[in-house]
Amino acid sequence: STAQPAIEKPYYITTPIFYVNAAPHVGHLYTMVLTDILKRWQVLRGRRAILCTGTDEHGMKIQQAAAKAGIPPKEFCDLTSETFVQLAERVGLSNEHFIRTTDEAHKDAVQYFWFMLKTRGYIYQSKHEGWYSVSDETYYPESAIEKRLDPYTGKTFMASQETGKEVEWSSEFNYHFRLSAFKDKLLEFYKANPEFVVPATKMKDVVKWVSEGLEDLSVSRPVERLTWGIRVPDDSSQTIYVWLDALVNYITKAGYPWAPGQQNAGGWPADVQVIGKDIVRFHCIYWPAFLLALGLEPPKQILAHAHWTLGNQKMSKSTGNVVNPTFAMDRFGVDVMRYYLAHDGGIANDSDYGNHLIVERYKKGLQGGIGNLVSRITRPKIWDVRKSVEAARDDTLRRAGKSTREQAQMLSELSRVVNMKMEKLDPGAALQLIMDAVYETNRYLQFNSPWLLAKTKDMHTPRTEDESGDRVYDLVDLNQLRIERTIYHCAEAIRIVGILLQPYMPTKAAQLLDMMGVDEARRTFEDAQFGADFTYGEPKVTPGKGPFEGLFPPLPVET
Ligand code: ME8
Repeated sequence: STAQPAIEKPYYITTPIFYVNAAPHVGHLYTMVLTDILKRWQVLRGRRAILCTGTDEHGMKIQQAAAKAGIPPKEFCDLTSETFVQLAERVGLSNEHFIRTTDEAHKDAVQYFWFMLKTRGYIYQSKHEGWYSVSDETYYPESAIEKRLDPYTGKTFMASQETGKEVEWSSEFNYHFRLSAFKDKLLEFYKANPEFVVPATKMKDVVKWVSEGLEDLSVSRPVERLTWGIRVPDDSSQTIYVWLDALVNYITKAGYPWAPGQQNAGGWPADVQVIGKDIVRFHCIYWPAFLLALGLEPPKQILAHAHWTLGNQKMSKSTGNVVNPTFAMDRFGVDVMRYYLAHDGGIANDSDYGNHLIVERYKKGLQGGIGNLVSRITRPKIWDVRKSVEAARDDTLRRAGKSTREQAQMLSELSRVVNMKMEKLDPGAALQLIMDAVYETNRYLQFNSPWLLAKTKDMHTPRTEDESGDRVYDLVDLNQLRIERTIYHCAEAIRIVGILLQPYMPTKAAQLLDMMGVDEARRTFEDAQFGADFTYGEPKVTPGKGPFEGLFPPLPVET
């Protein structure tokens, strides 16, 4: 037959596209890192994966920021967009795409998207009055507004109750999207996909909001009010609402508009869209509604993570209480920063950022946990890792002690339980399991203390039987056997942990696996199984001399 083999849809994962009104901070870095770990995990599992990130460059907020800086909007966007490009590169984001909403292909996609919504009757023109927040780029209903007092100027102003951001009354003719028509369809969709939004608490919020009813959504603004944006097709007096423009970015790079049957090739529907909890409404209500309106598939899952705070207040560009992510990476290193963000960052709960916490995590987990284990196994001359691995090949674990059996059991299950956390979109919990394995292995090593066993011999003539059933008496040093078993069960822990840590700390994990002499072709998810590889043990790099040298050296002292 001439049937074409079906092309497997690549795994497709996205970050939000970031506003270019100010430079990136640790919050943006966190989203990138989380997304990158989830993507690299899929690659580790052998799946082709695509990651898309980028910048959101239109709208009132950017128009005002450019005006304030005294630079034409496009030049202003070029400058700040570049800082996000550089951040992505610096942190090792493995993105195949970086989209800018000022890209021509994106503008075409948005106009086509709009045209299709209009053609299908979901967009109509009417007068709109309401409270608009430039900072949040959204209208709020009267019930969501309150009067606030600015403690510095003593002036009162109207603000959103949810975000505290100033709102202004605006009254204008514009286009509306029939969001109200999607209440039942959305509720049906959520019911059929109960894990559409992760975590579950956010899914509940979304269902509640939609159940309470939806108002139609204003999706354009008069050009006099907003020039910096994409024009409405066939009506140049109106500019498309920045959120409609922005959301379409996710399909632009997946090749929209698609030829029939082609959407899977570019990755759509997305497997996971990672966002911060501040933009749940846009991604979990508006976005699927727009897509359903055009008969397109919504993303499979939205992961809405919690926020980083500084002094327990949300880190935010407009508030200015931000941590520059480049300084932190200069000081601690990229992989350490990735580790810290994954380790401490929350999905359900906010985390407070602190440089002293990075130092603590570094000392406990990386130096004291991993670095310590590796140097205790690879440095002593009284045993040989390679020989221990070789000996394990034929070891039936006959008369192995309880601690060794438990260690073997733990290692046999590790990759599976880590994978389960990843499938739940919880890289932090997965990392905790990996680190627990490290701490457990250090205890196992301490308990068996092979350096003490090496001081004495324990000669035995264990009775075994050969193939013909004859008794065989062989004089062996049981202590030697115990040492090799212990070293092997620790080496396996390092090897497996090293493989599983690759998505978190690509450079450090590679260095670790090099130190253990693990072949580059043997670093896949399948290899992260206890006993899957007996070929390693000859280091590709000389382990450092000091206890932590090389892999996790002492941090520079803060001056
Ligand atoms: O909202 N903690 O862009 P944005 C954790 N352009 N993550 C944080 C954070 C914090 N304190 N602050 C920001 C926009 N983030 C729109 C998105 S998508 C079609 C359009 C992260 O520059 C988090 O992912 O304000 C949040 O959702 C995103 O940055 C908001 O970035």
